[in-house]
This record gives sequence, C-alpha cells and structure tokens, in this order.
Amino acid sequence: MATTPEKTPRFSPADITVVFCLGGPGSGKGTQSANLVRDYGFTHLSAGDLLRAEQVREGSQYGDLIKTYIREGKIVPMEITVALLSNAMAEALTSKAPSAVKPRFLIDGFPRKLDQAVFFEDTVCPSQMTLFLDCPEEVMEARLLKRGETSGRDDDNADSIRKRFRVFVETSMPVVQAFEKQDKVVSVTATGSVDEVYARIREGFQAKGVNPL
Ligand code: UP5
Ligand code: MG
Repeated sequence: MATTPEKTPRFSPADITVVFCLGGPGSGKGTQSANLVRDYGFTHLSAGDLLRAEQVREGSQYGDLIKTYIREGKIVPMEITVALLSNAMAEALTSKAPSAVKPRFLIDGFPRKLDQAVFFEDTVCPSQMTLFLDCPEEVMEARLLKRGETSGRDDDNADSIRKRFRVFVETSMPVVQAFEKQDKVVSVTATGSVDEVYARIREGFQAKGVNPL
C-alpha cells in the first residue's frame, strides 16, 4: 500500500519551546525581546538580524538579494530565512550547558507569511505561542524615523517604512489571525512606555502559563 511520507520537524516541542514575536515595523519586537531574554531565559533569534548578518557575510551568495529585499520592505524567500533560523537554533542548543529547564526560543519578526508559518512548523518545530505587539502606524512611524537618525539601517527611511507597513498589513497580519484562530496568541497594546508594554506582556504570558525563570 502506498503511503505518504511524514514530514518530521528537526526539533520536537517535547524538547524545546518556540514562541514567535510578531508586530509591525517599529512595534518594539527587539526591545521587548531583550526583556524576555533577561527574565524568561529565552534565546532570542531575530529573523531580520540574521538576514542582515547574512547580507554582509563574506562569501554569502545571498548578500545582494537580501539587501534589495530589505530596502524594498519585501519578504526574503523563506528557504533562506528558515535555514538561518534552524541553524541558529541548532547552534544555540549545542553551545548551551545542559539544564533542567526546557530551552526556550523567541523568534522575532518571523513568520511573515502564512506559508512560512506552515513550512517552519512542518520542518523545524511547531510553536507554542505567538506574542503580537499591536501598535498604530503613526506611533511606529515616529519611532522608526527617530531610530533612523542613528541606526544606519537601509530601511529606516520614509519610503521603505511605507512599503514595510503595507507588506505587514497585507501579508503578515494573516499569520497573526491564523494563530489567533488556534487560540495561540498573546495580543498586547504596544503603545506607552517600554515598561508599560512589558507589564502587559508579562500578564499575557502568565495567563498562558508561561512564567519567568
Ligand atoms: N521603542 C520601542 N519600544 C518603544 C516604546 N514603548 N516607547 C518608545 N520607543 C520605543 O523598536 C523600534 C524603535 O522604537 C527603537 O528605536 C526603540 O528604542 C523604540 P524595535 O524594538 O527595534 O522594534 P521592532 O519591532 O523590532 O522594529 P524593526 O524595525 O526591527 O521591525 P521590522 O519588522 O521592520 O524589522 P525586521 O528586522 O524584523 O525585518 C526587516 C526586514 O527584513 C523586513 O522588512 C524584510 O524585508 C526582511 N525580513 C524577511 O524578509 N523575512 C523575515 O522573516 C524577517 C525579516
Ligand atoms: Mg527588530
């Protein structure tokens, strides 16, 4: 009898916990991830940071492609991003000292498209939960333009920011909505001070049974 081969993810949720952190450009994903690393012991993997590092890595065949995609606010082909994330997870697991606590990964800015969510969960690891930072565009725009004065990021300019917003609304929000249907989202209003936002995140995590270490 013919059988369909089962896809086995590289990591099992029995061994690691994966939490996605999603939100528009400038909603505070990186900022709040630093808080979560400190208090919850997450290993933080920013898909954007991994892509920017790959862009400048000597010998990378993807440097030019990544540069163009990021400046245009377009989503880099997922095979590149998923390979970077999966390898960074494997590396973190081998370099970590053994611990009684299950390793926790906070994946920031990914998945940005529904097919990426499916592909990651099928081949890398199913997620436990998604943190969604909900922020109005005018607040995000002001933050990004201010950061752009010093960040040196190719996409922190008014034109790229506009394109990033459009891609987020049209392509990335459906990912949040799909996880919401599975009741796997902690949605937090991301306006106000960094501490105010973080207090809301802690509350939302507690409600889902995810506690500080
Ligand atoms: N700030 C933060 N919180 C604040 C608060 N409460 N009050 C006042 N200021 C606050 O924050 C942005 C700025 O706001 C900072 O200056 C911060 O101090 C301040 P930050 O924490 O950096 O926000 P973040 O949501 O991380 O913003 P970022 O610009 O990183 O979001 P993007 O989603 O746009 O960027 P990312 O690096 O994830 O992706 C960039 C590009 O890479 C994408 O557009 C895409 O082209 C590509 N990409 C892919 O193709 N695939 C991927 O999977 C991921 C990325
Ligand atoms: Mg970021």
